[in-house]
Parts: sequence; C-alpha cells; structure tokens
Amino acid sequence: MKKILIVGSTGQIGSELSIRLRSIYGRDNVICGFYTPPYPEGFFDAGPTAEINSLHIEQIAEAVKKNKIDTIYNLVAILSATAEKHPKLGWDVGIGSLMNCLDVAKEYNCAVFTPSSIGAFGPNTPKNQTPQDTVQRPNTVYGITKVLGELVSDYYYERWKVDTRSVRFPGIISSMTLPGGGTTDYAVDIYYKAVQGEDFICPIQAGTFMDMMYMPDALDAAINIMEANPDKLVHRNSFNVASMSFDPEMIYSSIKKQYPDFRMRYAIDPLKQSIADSWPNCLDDSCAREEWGWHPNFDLERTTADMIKQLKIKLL
Ligand code: AKB
Repeated sequence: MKKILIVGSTGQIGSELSIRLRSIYGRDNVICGFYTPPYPEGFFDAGPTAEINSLHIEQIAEAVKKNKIDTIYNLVAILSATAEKHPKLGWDVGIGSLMNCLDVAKEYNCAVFTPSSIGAFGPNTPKNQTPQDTVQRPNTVYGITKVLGELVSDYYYERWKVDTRSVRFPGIISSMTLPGGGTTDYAVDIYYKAVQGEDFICPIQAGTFMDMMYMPDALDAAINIMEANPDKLVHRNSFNVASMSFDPEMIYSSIKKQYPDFRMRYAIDPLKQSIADSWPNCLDDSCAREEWGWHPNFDLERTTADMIKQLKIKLL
C-alpha cells in the first residue's frame, strides 16, 4: 500500500485527486499538504493534513519522514497567464517546489509525480498531432518551468534512480474547485455562466483549438502513470495525454444543446490569446497508450452533460 503526500492539495487538481487517492489507498495513507487558502469544504475532517510551504524544504522533509511517505504528488504551480504577469513568482514557485520535492524524494527514496502541461510546447512545435518527442521551445515562463521540470525529473531518475513520472496535462475541466490564472480556464468558466443563467464573455478567439480533459480522466492519468510497470516505460517525463480538442464555438454549441438561450460574446484577452496561439491544437498520445495503457473516457458531449449536472447540484 502506498503512503502518499500531496504537496499543494487544495487547488483544482489536488482537491479531487486527494479524494480519489484516499478511495484507493485508504484515508490515512494520503496526507494532504496545505498552505494557501481557500481550503475545500470539509478539508480538515477528510483525512490527515500537513501545513507545508513547498518553498521550505524542511517542511516537506518533515512530513515525509514523520508519515513514512513513499510517493509525492507535487501539484504546486502558478498557471500560465498569472505567471506571465508575475514571471519571478511563476519561476520561484514552480521551480522551487519541484527541486525541493525532488531533493526530499532522493533522500527518503520516494517516487514523484509533477504535472507537465501542453504549455511545455511553443510556437515552433508541430501544431497538430504534436508528437511525444518534438521541439520544446515555449515562450512563456510557465512553459519554461514545465520543460525544466521534465528535464530535471528525468535527470534525477537517470542519475539517482528517483522514480519520477509525469504527464503533460491539457486544460482541465472540473466542477469542484475553480482553476486560477490559466489560459484554458475559459472552458470551465463557460459552464458556470450557463448554469447561472448569465452571458459568457469569451477571452479566447473562435478557431483557437486547445486540448482539454475532464477531471476524472486527469485523475486516472495521474494515478495510472504512477502505478505503471516501470519495465514498460520508455518515456517518463513527461507523457502526452489527450482526450478532446475544441475551440470556443464547439464548447458553446455543446452547452447550447442544453441551454438554447445561452449567449456567448467575445472580448479577447491579448495575453491569453498569445499564449493559446503558441500551444498545440491537439497532441498525439500514442506513447502513453502503448507504454501504460492510457485511455480517456470523456469526450466533449459527456463532459458537458456531467459538468452541467454537477454544477446544478453545486450552484442551484
Ligand atoms: C493553463 O492554462 O495554464 C493550464 C495548463 C494548460 O497547463 N491549465
């Protein structure tokens, strides 16, 4: 049975990953590191927690030692659009947390998952069916931290046999905790507006395609890569994973089937648009499928149906 520490467990991914991991490995075998509020409802009653500022390595080490942790999920990051506004913060948080987790993992013999992103690609990368191994010259701070994360994670594996593994997440759509500061956030915000009966102002231009994924598939990816048979892994940091690619018009049409009066207008955010333009349209995830059996379950229509169902429970 694994003993897991999630560093940054209160954000969009962590708040749902913690629930899923506890359902698999047991409530007391998953320690949720928290630092920045707000905390998800019922957070402190749901299982063991540890206050961890991931920029303080001794706090990570203490939690690992005390709880005999063997696997660290490092989910701390400043997302793409916010990192462009505050580049030093984006760098310090992304790289600081990564290096601290890797060094603690090296000392205490832990496996480490640190998500990469479609943001690890840049304007010179092939846009369609982006290969697993290709040009990675991102022009955002977030993207640079993700490329460095991939390289240094592979380095810790090659040099010190730290069991590092990762996936390149697309934009993640979910209903429990809002993302913050990402370029793909519009694909979450649009559902909230539809369910709340408000118009949606879209910051991303029609015709801009990006990969997206519904949270249950993202959780499967994060858990299954850590469970994969290491002998089958040709790659480690980091795997392309994909489930759907759409532009704003496609998600709008999908929602309009359930809310025919829902209206969307455009007010393009130049920063987010330039980031989106530098990212791929859709990734080729065949290596993840071959090496550890990755397969998604949610397409756009299934995602829309479930998001609307969940948000009605949450908001109405
Ligand atoms: C962002 O938009 O910054 C993130 C990502 C794709 O990594 N959601």
